[in-house]
Amino acid sequence: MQISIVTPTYNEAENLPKLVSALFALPLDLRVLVVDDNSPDGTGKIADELAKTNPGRVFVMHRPGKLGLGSAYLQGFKKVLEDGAQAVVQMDADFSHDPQVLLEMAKRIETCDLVIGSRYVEGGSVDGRWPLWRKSLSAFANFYARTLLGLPLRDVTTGYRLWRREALMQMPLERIKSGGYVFLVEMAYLAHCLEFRIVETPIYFLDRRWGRSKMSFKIQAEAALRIWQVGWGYRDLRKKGRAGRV
Ligand SMILES: Nc1nc2c(ncn2[C@@H]2O[C@H](COP(=O)(O)OP(=O)(O)OP(=O)(O)O)[C@@H](O)[C@H]2O)c(=O)[nH]1
Ligand SMILES: [Mg+2]
Repeated sequence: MQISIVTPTYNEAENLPKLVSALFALPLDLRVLVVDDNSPDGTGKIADELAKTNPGRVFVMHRPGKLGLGSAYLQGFKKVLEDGAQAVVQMDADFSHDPQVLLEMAKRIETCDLVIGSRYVEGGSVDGRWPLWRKSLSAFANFYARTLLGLPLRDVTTGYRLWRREALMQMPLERIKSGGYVFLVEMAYLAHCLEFRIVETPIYFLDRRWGRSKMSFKIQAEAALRIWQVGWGYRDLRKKGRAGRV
């Protein structure tokens, strides 16, 4: 199975080369698409060098400025699907998502449509160095979103996911409007409405090694509101179920 990894980057110069080597050390047929938003630290240039040294395996999409995670993924999905990816991975470039887990995810995607790397199933966890407030925030955000939307998943905000090609092709991706964290919830909700088979596999979420976290109360408050809009916006698909697939 040809698996394409879409990894959005914003200031990941230290991480990206290490990530690419770790990925290519895996016994999987992988390609990597880096979607860089003109990172001030030169990640885009490093990505170009990686593309040159790994022809046909590393690809780069340059965008003019910081346009957000959601649109980076949507543009990336479009490109890898056009290029024939059979399965598509969403993954952070900062090593919060352990490349090794892809082996298990690749095995599981053979019998479902979406594999979610979950911090909140048995065997999963978040970085022990996360302060209590951040742990609680993440746990609460998940509880809030999954309860409000009736999502039968434990981790709805995780950014480590593997999609089967057909599932992505059959989702009305043009309807997705959220950015940031809610983008991840929105995609999971859309997949659930359309009755795709979703499984969660445990991950240990490691905090970023380099760079600064941007988590803030403002981000969280906006997200909490936006969840209601997601539920309301897809009420037609919730009713239609599989019939809502495109
Ligand atoms: N292209 C692009 N990538 C982004 C943008 N924002 C974040 N990213 C990347 O998306 C991934 C996840 O973002 P992070 O900043 O690590 O988010 P996080 O893990 O919730 O927060 P941290 O604590 O900062 O690690 C990383 O690979 C980032 O470099 C953006 O606006 N555009
Ligand atoms: Mg991170």
